[in-house]
Amino acid sequence: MSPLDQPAAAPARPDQSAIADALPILATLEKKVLWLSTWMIHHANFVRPRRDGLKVGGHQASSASVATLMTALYFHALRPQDRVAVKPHASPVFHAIQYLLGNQTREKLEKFRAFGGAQSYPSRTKDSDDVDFTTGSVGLGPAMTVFASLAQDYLRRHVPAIRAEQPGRMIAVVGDAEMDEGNVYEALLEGWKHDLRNCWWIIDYNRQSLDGVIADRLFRWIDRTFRGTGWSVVTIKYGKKLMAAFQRPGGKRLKKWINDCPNELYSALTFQGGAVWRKRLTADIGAEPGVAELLASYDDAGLAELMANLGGHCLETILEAFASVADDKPTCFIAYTIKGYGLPLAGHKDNHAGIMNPGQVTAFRDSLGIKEGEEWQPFAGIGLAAADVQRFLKAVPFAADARPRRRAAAPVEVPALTFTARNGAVSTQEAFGRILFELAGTKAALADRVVTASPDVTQSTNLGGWVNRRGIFARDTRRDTFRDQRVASAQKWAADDRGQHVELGIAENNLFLMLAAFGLSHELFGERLFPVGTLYDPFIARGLDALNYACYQDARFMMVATPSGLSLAPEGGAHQSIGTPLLGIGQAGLAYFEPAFADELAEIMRFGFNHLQAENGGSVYLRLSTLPLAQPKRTLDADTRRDILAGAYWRIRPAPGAAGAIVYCGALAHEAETAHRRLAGDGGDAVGLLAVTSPDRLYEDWRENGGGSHLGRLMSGLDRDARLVTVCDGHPMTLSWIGAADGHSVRPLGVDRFGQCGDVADLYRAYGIDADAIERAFRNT
Ligand SMILES: Cc1ncc(C[n+]2csc(CCOP(=O)(O)OP(=O)(O)O)c2C)c(N)n1
Ligand SMILES: [Mg+2]
Repeated sequence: MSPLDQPAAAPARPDQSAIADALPILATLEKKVLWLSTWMIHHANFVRPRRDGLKVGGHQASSASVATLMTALYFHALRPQDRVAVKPHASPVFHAIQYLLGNQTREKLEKFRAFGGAQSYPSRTKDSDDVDFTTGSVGLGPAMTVFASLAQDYLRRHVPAIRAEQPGRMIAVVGDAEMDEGNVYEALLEGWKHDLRNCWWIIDYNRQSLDGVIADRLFRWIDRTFRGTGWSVVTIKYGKKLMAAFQRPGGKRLKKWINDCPNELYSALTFQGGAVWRKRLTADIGAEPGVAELLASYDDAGLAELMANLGGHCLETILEAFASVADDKPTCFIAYTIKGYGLPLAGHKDNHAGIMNPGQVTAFRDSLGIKEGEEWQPFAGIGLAAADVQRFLKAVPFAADARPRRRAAAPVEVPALTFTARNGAVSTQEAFGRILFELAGTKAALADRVVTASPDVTQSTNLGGWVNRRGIFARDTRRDTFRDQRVASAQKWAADDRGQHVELGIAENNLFLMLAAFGLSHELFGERLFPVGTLYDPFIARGLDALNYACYQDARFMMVATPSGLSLAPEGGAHQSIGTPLLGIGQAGLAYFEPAFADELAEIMRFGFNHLQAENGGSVYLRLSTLPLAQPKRTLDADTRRDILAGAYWRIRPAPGAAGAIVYCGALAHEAETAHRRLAGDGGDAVGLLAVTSPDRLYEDWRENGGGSHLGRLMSGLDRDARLVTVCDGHPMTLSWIGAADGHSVRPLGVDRFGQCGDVADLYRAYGIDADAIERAFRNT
């Protein structure tokens, strides 16, 4: 292990006496957390007035399942540098904890699931109480912690200030049904390849999902899978009360009965309570030595409490388990729990959406000694001196850092991006590679902060030049065996901890999660990174939910998708994207550009790196092509540069009274130019030629500003009866709306059927996007 992996000083570990001292207050807080999360949901559903017929919802049972685990975590085990992804439907527990810590307001809790209130699922962008990782789509939160940990490792190797700090643990509180999501396994595998450290997953093993009770032997699979990918596994199965009972006469038999009991039966008996437990246990094992006496020593309530005393509901057991981890090896805790623990919903298979009725809530409130009207009081009914609890809360390690939890990073200057033009035709994909290659050769601060990543398509997306100059990242040095063996290759493939490219296996979902995690490094770790991820355009669809997840958290990254569209020609229909431009327009938080020429791309990338750091900025999607195009001989003036970023500019501005315009995007520039020449003559302006560089930005501005928008101004030179032909290598709807800007009729050309193999000329003709088709459409409109 490299010395860099060791923290400067070992993290403080609570010893046994510290655990014992903390227990009474933690037990009180556990009850408070359970109460507040239950009440928050109840209040939203039964107390707050409602204006529509919609159920508000919330998950009382899912929350109760993790109240103990999260109490142990937040009030004892977490350190300020640790970061947590909380399973989505335990949002009320998270907000309740932040409320007790003074980081959340009562007003927001009263508005749980209402406009401006605490969010149904923890959200970095919509919640105000320092959510570390957004969750909501199950499986993504846990996987996110893997990539956040990789981001931390990367920063520890590249930024001395981060190396000087103690590393944080990236922790997920995981619902056991989240383990059904395939993306979880992709992330585990990728983490294993990158020697993942400092990551904890705490699995809330309540053996229930939404629809019912899950497979009996899931824990074995979980255990094997984690160990197989380099994790430690700690099983938290029994609480102290059960452990003590097992020591008594008849106890061994009881333990065996529990271990043999199917999940469904255990859940059903838990729901029914002590008397039914007694009946069943007596029938099954009551005649065996010691068991009758053991059962007789508990009253019904005591027996129910005993049988619910699984490890995930025993603070002491949990704290010991957490404290037992002394290294930075990734660790999975399988914590046995009961969904709905401590509530009348406990164990019922339909409890996922179950909500306690008002009578049950009142009874629960009374049992906690909380008076009517004091429901939100943090210290009502605690049975301890409020001052002691307050002192304890002030000293909680998690809250010990005076710095804001949401960190910030200084801006990084973005230089002009260029590359030395060769003569001849260049594709946007090639230009992208060469721009990054030249940036890699400079001493610009930006060059040191760019991290590239690709799911096994580094070379075919043209990142190779950048990688040759900046190297592949690995925590430990890996030699390039082919180079050592003197086998000729243009691609250097050695890796070390100075490298700036993260090579991923073929799992696009992982790419997006990596972009999400690295794209939040300024807020998570206080250091700016510019993640640039490349993939084939059609395979964006593989990771769509993770892409949306990244954008929803306001992660900042550049997604470079290439090749795209029919222009990929001989590769055929399986690789030719059609609908991605619509995705670029539709995805919030992502600015989509599709330039045709290298100078446009350089300007867009320069803008993009600034957009990634702007307060109101976002992420960037570049849809690039492998089709080489002869480049216009020009130097872009300031106005054209501005227009390129706004989304469109006139290549040939239409003369007053012009018949209309051809509007094109991306790789179809030459077809559009050819059609234009045929219609208006060389450079003729009886027909306009509009280059669209970003359908997305053009649309957004027009929707907000109408006639005063950039597009409104561009179109204002055309007569009302002028006509438009739009054309792009993607779905025709990408540009068809443009006619609406100023009431012009439109013939939209594009691709809305699956592609196939062919050369560019054949395909453009067959799908009606070649110069002939454009010309024909214009003449016939
Ligand atoms: C990707 C995705 N699919 C479906 C859902 C709907 N959903 C929310 S919670 C849940 C079941 C979760 O069960 P588990 O993870 O075991 O958590 P528990 O409720 O038991 O605490 C489902 C299917 C979702 N949030 N995300
Ligand atoms: Mg579950």
